[in-house]
Amino acid sequence: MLDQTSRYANLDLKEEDLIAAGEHVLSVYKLKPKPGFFDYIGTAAHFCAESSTGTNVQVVTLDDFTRNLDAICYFVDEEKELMKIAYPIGLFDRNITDGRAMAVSMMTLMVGNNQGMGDVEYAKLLDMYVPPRFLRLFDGPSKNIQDMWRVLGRDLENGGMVVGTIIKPKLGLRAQPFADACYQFWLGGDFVKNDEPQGNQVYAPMRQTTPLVADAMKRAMDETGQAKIFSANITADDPFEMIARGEYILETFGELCENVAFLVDGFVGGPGMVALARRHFPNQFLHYHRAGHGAVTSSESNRGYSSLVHMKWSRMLGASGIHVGTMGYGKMEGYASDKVNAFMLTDDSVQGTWFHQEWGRMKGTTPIISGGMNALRLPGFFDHLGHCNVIQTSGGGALGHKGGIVAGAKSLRQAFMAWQEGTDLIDYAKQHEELRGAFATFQDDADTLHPGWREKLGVHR
Ligand code: RUB
Repeated sequence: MLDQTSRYANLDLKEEDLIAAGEHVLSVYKLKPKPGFFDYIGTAAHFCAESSTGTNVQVVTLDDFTRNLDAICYFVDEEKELMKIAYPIGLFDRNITDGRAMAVSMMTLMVGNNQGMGDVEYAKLLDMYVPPRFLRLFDGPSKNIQDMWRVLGRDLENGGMVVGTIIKPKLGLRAQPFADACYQFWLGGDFVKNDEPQGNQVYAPMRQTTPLVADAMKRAMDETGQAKIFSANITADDPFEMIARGEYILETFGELCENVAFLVDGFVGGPGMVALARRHFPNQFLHYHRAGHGAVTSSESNRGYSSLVHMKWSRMLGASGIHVGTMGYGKMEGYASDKVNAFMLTDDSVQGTWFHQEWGRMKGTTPIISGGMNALRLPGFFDHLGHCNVIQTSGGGALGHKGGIVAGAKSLRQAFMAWQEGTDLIDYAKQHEELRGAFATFQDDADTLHPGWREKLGVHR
């Protein structure tokens, strides 16, 4: 095979110069060469060729213009298996309709063929930097939690946690029991979402379920005097099917259109699915569910890309909100250090694990906190995050409450209120029956997270 080091590697390039020029997407990979091929830099160079203009041999069609578009490896640390690549922004495909940029093209190059190269043991994209002139060619979100707070009648700067659930069981509820569960939750909470596989199953057809859910929402709004939100799954293979679902849902909710978000399974569906929802329904909150992401983002995996990179692409694509995990406080894999992912979504100037990203005031994407959470786990989580301006969905944590769904919903709101007021959760539970019920329901969590609760609340096994 051809050693391409002289063409695709230049360790004299300085990162600060590349950033100042603003003509490259920068990236850092964990890369390990396969023995028996090239040395480290040779492998990195071949990786750059495959990720940009080249292949494994010299082609006769190469000219000087092409060389301007070469991705260049500008840093290696063989011991740490790290290397950095600068991708000229001219490499990336643009729409013919409006000249805008696409995340899918970035993925095709940056985590495309390079994920299956014969001379690479593994390579994972850990972080990337997107220069301002390229970043602004992405749609970014049209709506986020601020728009949801407006609908909910909350403060627009610090509106606090949106109290949500996922109707469980994940699958297997027919239309009426599903709508009944939504109604119950809305009596205490704000937000109900379809679980990621729920849609138009034969036992609960969308055309039967949706009117019942809309009716449940209206009744819950009348009864509580508060606005409610439903996040409806419009995921489908076929974009026309997605549009049909979205239009049908909007038509059915009618004047409650502001109270509807659209959920897409954006990782398995890919950037096209997210962009379709963003562009076709710009007035709806776009809820990006990331089921499947663990296959590539997990720290157990040496291939794919990190959850930080995933979050950056989701904000660029225009997700209004995306699941960011529970940072070790819930049931899914996650770490305290994942906090940076949430700030990468919401802030304008953010230090990532490798690169500092300026977002140029692109609207923020709302962190959705979900997966094995309940009222007792919220205070620790918010202490860690430092704020509670998130959408939080507890499935089992609401629908598993001993006192029923309404009590489950209320217990979540109470936990959020306690944290916002700076009141100890056990003290708050003394005055709030539903929160007390959460202690009695999730006793293992209570023992671990809130020692002394039994005596203080007078609850015994
Ligand atoms: C939540 C649930 C969601 C996960 C996905 O249900 O299963 O699909 O949040 O994970 P429950 P993530 O509250 O009963 O655990 O949010 O990390 O993408």
